[in-house]
Amino acid sequence: MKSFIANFEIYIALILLTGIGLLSSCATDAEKYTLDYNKEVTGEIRATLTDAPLVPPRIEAKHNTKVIVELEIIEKTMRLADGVDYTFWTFGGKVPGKFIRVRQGDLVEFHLHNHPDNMLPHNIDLHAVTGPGGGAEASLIAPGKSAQFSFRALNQGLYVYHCATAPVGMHIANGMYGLILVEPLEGFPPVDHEFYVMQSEFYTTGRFGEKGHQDFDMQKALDERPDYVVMNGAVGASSGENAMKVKVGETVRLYMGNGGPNLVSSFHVIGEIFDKVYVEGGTLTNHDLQTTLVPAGGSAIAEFKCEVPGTLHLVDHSIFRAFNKGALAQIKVVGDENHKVFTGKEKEEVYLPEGSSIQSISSGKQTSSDEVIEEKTLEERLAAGKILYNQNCMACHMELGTGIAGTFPPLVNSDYLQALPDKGISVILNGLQGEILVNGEKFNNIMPAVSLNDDQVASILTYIHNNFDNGDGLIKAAEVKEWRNKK
Ligand code: HEC
Ligand SMILES: [Cu+2]
Repeated sequence: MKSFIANFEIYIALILLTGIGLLSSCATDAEKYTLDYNKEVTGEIRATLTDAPLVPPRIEAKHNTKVIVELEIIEKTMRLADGVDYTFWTFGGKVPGKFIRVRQGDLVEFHLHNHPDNMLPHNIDLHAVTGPGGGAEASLIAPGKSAQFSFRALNQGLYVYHCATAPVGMHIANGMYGLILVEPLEGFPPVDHEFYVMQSEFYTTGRFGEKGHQDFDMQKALDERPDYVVMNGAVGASSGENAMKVKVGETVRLYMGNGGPNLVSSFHVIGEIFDKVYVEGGTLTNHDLQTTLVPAGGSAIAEFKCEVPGTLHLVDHSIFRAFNKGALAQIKVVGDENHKVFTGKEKEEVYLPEGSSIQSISSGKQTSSDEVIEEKTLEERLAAGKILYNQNCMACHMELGTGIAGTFPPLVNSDYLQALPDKGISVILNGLQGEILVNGEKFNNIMPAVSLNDDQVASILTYIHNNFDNGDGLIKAAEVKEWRNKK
């Protein structure tokens, strides 16, 4: 009996010891990663808020402070793509919503305003909040009302915020998300440029590029089949003319968020390597990465130095989203070449293994242009042209001829095409390269020659002219033949 009691005592002691061990390790973690909320804050400031791709300056005070945030919800119709409108629900008038920057330990006094012209109640769920719904319940308001709540920014990190009013998916799908950065009190190491980039999807009644006002399509959202996947709220919002700009030798920090509502982003920058990534926007850092996953409702902070000039493409490497649905932003790096890092094309020469011909896009069956062709009617040309267009041109110029901002010029109402004396015949026969101006936008890219016979070229051009608003008319195979022989 005695020995049993002794063993029992040891047993209890062991349990206690393990328990204490567990408790103490828990306390260390909590101390390390969260903040003592009893610590005082001194003074107060109004937060500077910015629209993408801009990031507010860091708060310079050495101590924690009260940060007052005023955010206004505005429902408004804006551009989603060229010729395409959408009624967005916004935090601050743009999609994504305003960027908010505070520090770990700051007390955030949040004021949410629902504009009186809005149709619906809204609220905000900030992932940076420790508290029910991230502030959702505390901030739910009807149009024409304001709500106020405060929270202590306990954990550092880059956090998504979004509306959480039912149906939540629909509020997010209509544009209600943004980022809040909770920086360590001492701040992140300085870099030359900080940018705000946020990916998200739009589920529209019409297909990608279909003109006019588009409505939200619930079925597509349920099926996770968006026609638009975009960076910073619209096709081309931060590319082409709107690209971010830096100089060779400068360092860049990207605050990348994913509003979803459904898709996970395989975030990649074509032409750079991430020197450092704060994985999922937290404190864990990884180095030397090509692609980092950004979950829906999550983020990443990515840093790199720009050693050589050129245009960097920020994409979701689920790549059809980037080149066919809009998930593309650009950073233009200007400055001197650095041939020690990258030479550019050193030379180009003809490569002709036996039996091959000059590089061109082959359509498979090609007939000789000497062949006598029976001319077709307008209807026949349009029907044949549509199929041929989809096979040979759609990959770059898009199904509806919209092109891709900054990369492939539009064929819809193209002043460049309309000004060509040959109606575009030689562009198809010979290809095109060098700088051109289409409807005021510059392109400098390469279109390879497309190998098609006279009859096929005539059908495609008839289709492009009639269907894409370049003036009507029937283009004949004989005309194509004439231009081909001129060359
Ligand atoms: C591999 C991508 C690609 C394919 C395929 C392609 N193009 Fe192009 N196209 C381009 C690029 C790039 C340019 C601009 C070239 C430049 O910058 O000089 C261009 C320019 C044009 C232009 C003149 C600019 C404008 O917008 O009016 C026309 C017309 C045109 N393409 C028609 C066609 C037709 C018709 C087809 C199919 C037979 C086709 N393209 C296939 C990439 C492509
Ligand atoms: Cu809402």
